[in-house]
Amino acid sequence: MFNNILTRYGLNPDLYTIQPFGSGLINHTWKISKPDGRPCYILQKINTAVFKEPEAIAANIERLGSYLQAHAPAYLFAGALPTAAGEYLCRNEKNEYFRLFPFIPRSHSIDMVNSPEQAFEAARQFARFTNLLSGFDASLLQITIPQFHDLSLRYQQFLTALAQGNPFRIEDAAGLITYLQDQQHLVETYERIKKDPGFTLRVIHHDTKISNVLFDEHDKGLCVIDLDTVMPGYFISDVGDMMRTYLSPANEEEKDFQQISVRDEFFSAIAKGYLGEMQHVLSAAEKKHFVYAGQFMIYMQALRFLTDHLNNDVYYGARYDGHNFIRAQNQAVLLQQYTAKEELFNEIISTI
Ligand code: ADP
Ligand code: GN1
Ligand code: MG
Repeated sequence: MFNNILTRYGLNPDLYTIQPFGSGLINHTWKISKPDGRPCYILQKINTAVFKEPEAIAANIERLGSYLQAHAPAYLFAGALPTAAGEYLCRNEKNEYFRLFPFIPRSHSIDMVNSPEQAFEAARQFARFTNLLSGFDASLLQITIPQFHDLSLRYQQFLTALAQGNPFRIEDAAGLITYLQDQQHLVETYERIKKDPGFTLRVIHHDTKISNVLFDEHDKGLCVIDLDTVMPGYFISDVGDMMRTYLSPANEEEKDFQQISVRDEFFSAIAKGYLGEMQHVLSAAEKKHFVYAGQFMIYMQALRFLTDHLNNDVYYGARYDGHNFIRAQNQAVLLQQYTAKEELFNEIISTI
């Protein structure tokens, strides 16, 4: 399957071993290593049901790469490699799109955040990325997924699923549906943000889970990766998704909701890591919404998982019956626990 692709990059497939890699829900990723185990490349197949214009991703990555090369040449930018014909995307006869990245030497990623230091390093890297690109005109980026983090749209899609989705699943999910409807004020806050001149559309990563940060051998952050969703957006997307995915020791897959908790020292670490880079870039209006960021993203993910469950798992897929319902309930528990700490978290922010 991969021989033709590797050949297009001028590589001899006989000299490498290829293994599936990573834990993403959307694209497929493989690690390409030398027979002695040394990793050399990362190969990825783009999910074109989600990313309908792979060329837009390639164009964005190229553009950001050139800007950083000119303005921050020391930054380790994880851009794709060109094929022998000079293209940053490689389409095969089945109309599947692939791209190849150099494996950043001596780097590794992690799947769970186990220490506040890791949360700090990751937050610093995502903030550094946006900060280094604060002089870049974000409107030059193509939109790879329209309205990706538009909470109003996600709420609308949830309402549509309630009207047109699987009636048995709608009935079973009544309790969760009511809880999520009761949190609609979070959508109203987002609507106000969209109209607020104090909020700037910045270069935002939009998928800040910990596996999208590369660390060095001393566990210091090196750079961010997985740049497909880099688009103009609000900082609350990146900060919020870190809170969603770093604060609890149990992740969105956890079925035993007792394992979910919100760790205060990890919140402080995210805030210190992010604001250390972005303190002087963010406006007062933006900083005032630092804690809201967590609610915004946890709520959006609960809505997205439940919407998909009601639509019979067409987007995320399901490894067992009710998988997305469990994920949605998990996120709702996280949202409750996070919201209970809103005041404490605002106090922490005021001391940074
Ligand atoms: P996905 O999350 O969609 O599977 P990623 O681009 O995040 O895809 O890649 C999956 C994993 O592959 C990452 O978590 C990281 O461990 C590794 N990886 C990706 N790109 C690189 C790179 N350029 N250098 C080293 N490791 C990488
Ligand atoms: C998807 O591909 P992956 O696993 O990094 C999704 C994110 C969700 C996440 C939930 C393009 O990300 O928005 O937060 O699953 N990406 C897309 O695990 O929908
Ligand atoms: Mg990833």
